[in-house]
Amino acid sequence: WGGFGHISVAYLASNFVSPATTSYFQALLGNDTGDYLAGVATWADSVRYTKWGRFSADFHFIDAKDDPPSYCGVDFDRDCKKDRGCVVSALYNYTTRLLATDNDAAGGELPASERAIAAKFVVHFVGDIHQPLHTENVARGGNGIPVTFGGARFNLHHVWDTSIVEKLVGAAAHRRPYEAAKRWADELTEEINGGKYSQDRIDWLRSANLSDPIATAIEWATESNAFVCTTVMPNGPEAIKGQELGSDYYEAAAPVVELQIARAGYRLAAWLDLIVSSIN
Ligand code: DCM
Ligand code: DCM
Ligand code: DCM
Ligand code: ZN
Ligand code: ZN
Repeated sequence: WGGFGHISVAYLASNFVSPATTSYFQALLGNDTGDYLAGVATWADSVRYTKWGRFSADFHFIDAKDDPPSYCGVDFDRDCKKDRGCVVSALYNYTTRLLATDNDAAGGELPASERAIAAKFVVHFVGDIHQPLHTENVARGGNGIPVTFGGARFNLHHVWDTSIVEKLVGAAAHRRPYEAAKRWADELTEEINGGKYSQDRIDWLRSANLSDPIATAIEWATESNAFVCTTVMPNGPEAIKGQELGSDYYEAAAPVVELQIARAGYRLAAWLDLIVSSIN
């Protein structure tokens, strides 16, 4: 996702975490305001092109060797780069590092500065794994597929990271991202609590298992990747190349974007709660 998507996921998660989780991460991140998660949500994107952060560049996605639209699916051994990692191995690594406190039975306490870095990566990567094109190998997650959207030229990846969300939320997403993201997150919170997502929210957490972060993340990635076959490129990559993504495309895509942001925020909250329960 672009910055707006990540900030929205973080605000949504802050609406659902327990009070103990709020206190824990406010202390770890040194921010006792309501923005403690939103304020770090885009940090991982800001370091990936720096010398320090280069090792993390491939942690934002997993390149599923699928064949949309006829076959979608994610396989850890097949798709996660052995030498460089992927979003699934990164979620495992940084979850494990967050758990490395003085109460950790496995020993090996990490300094708070390292656990703060791990927290920032987890907040970001739970968001990215829910972006369907972050679970797709074709054309580097759609970055190599030129399209137009509202008459302007983009690549398909950018449309799914940013353009669809900005159209859904309106110009404020661009002008005042933090305010607009908070407002959108509050709306999605109501949909999860008592609206259109209230029946599904229990199912959303079924796969969350802190004792197997790889399996958890693969389930999230597989569900996300399925939208590549149904919605992102329903007639395959060649059919979409150079095309205008018109209102029919948008009407199908926008509900998927909203659903995936909602799931990401709700699941991030649950994941952080599991981590804090396990530490305390
Ligand atoms: N690093 C990491 N995860 C990786 C590769 C590297 O966390 N998969 C970290 C460990 C090092 C730093 O990046 O402190 C620089 O790595 P390198 O030793 O490859 O220069
Ligand atoms: N790092 C990581 N995963 C590891 C080891 C290190 O992400 N398993 C990252 C976080 C650290 C950075 O690399 O801040 C530098 O690590 P080191 O101090 O071990 O070189
Ligand atoms: N990306 C992806 N899958 C890839 C390569 C990149 O999902 N195989 C994502 C990461 C960024 C965006 O695409 O969100 C642009 O990446 P880059 O700047 O590396 O081209
Ligand atoms: Zn992206
Ligand atoms: Zn990212």
